Amino acid sequence: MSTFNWIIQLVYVAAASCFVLGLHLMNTPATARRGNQLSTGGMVAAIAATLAIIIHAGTISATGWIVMLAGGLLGGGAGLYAARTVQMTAMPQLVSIFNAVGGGAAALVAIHDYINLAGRAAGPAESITITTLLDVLIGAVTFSGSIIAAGKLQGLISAAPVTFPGSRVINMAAAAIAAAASVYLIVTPSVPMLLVVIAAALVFGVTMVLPIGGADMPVVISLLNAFTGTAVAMAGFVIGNWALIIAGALVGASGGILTKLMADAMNRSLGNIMIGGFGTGDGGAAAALGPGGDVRSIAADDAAIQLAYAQKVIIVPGYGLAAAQAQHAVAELAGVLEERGIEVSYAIHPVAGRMPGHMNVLLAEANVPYPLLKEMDEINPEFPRADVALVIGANDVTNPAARRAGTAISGMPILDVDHAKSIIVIKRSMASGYAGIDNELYVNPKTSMFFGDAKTALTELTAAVKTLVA
Ligand code: TAP
Repeated sequence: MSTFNWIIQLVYVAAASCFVLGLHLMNTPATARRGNQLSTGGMVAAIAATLAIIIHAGTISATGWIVMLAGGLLGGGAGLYAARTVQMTAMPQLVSIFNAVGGGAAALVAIHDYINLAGRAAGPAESITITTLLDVLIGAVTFSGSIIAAGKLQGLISAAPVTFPGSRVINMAAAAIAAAASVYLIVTPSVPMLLVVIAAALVFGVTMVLPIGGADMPVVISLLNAFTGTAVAMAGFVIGNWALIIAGALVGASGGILTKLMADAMNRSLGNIMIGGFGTGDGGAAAALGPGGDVRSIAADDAAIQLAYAQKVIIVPGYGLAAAQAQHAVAELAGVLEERGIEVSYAIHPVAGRMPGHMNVLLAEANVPYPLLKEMDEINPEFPRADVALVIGANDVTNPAARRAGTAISGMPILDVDHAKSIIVIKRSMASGYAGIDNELYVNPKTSMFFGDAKTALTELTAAVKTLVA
């Protein structure tokens, strides 16, 4: 191996190490930013090494350079702009678009490689064909599935499960055609058959995601993210770039683990989610009914008295806090309570909100100190000692119905909010959350409902607390 190749391989080792270490640092919020920076550094090094290989080989034409640089600048610029301007609540669809381009790019690498090889007299070797095929199959499924997922989340396609007569049959037929065409392709290499594989995989991706309900999308996006990583790893095998193999494998493995964690935290099996027909977002038919029993409604002044004279308050944030962008308002209220000597902490449910770590990211934005954020297992034993549990835009993750069999959320671990001495719930109405079921917490005699938009309600509450004598 030449000195140049040695240096390139060393840079790839360093880049891969940065990815692994970066991922490790993302384990805790305190080091996550550094982890992100380290991974970015690794990616810059990998791109620089790849460019060095291209320059060293000297085979690329002037037009090739223009196309490559224009693509890099256009893609990089669009990615940077999207990442910097995206609203936190729109993050899942952005990730979905990134999955689509990642999967699509990986598939294109394999398609290019295959067509090049097929053009040669010897034809492709079997081992290359298998990785190429897997790359094309997974990449194409990820591409079309992720486009549909992003469209659903952005409201361009119905967020509800979309089914039509024969949709399942089309889905299964697409899978069967893709599998049969792949086998045929291994035995008899042919470009037209590759096009059949691509078309079938694209149709499969669309018909796989369409029947899934809008609010199940975060789990599906995580799964598609794992697919993207796998497709990229396959692309690494196809072009013999092991930095790509490692990066793809890391994304594939972490996406797979995240998918499992999310499904477990919702007490749903992945198969159940993929079958679809569940979770069509907030509100819905059951929304207006409200749980049976009396609901006690209070105003800001009453809620302020309960909070101001408490010793321990646990804040329970949920999707509504994110929707109202009330993170700064809640941090301000917590600050005012702490100034009065009240112990304040935040109870973080693993699937509160609409994406993994949603509440952590949101509260970090408002500079809430990390040690105040308590995971479910840590905070649940503390609820009986809390004078007030202040639930802000959280619904399903607090619903005691999860402890009983026969409900949409049965078995889902919840925050034991009902064990607190008193409960204040801030939300706009009696509407249900993601699972579309009534919340028994709202008719608990210890619960007071403070109806309103989270941001407005918290601002009123803070002002009211400030007027009370310490
Ligand atoms: P949800 O159960 O979805 O409830 C959110 C509540 O916020 C709604 O009931 C809504 O009631 C209220 N809300 C909406 N906008 C509001 C606003 N501007 N001001 C005040 N309240 C507002 O939320 P959750 O408790 O966080 O649970 C998350 C759900 O999403 C779980 O069922 C979970 O399984 C599911 N899920 C989560 C993830 C991840 S990874 N986090 C992924 C997939 C699914 P009103 O309309 O009455 O205001």
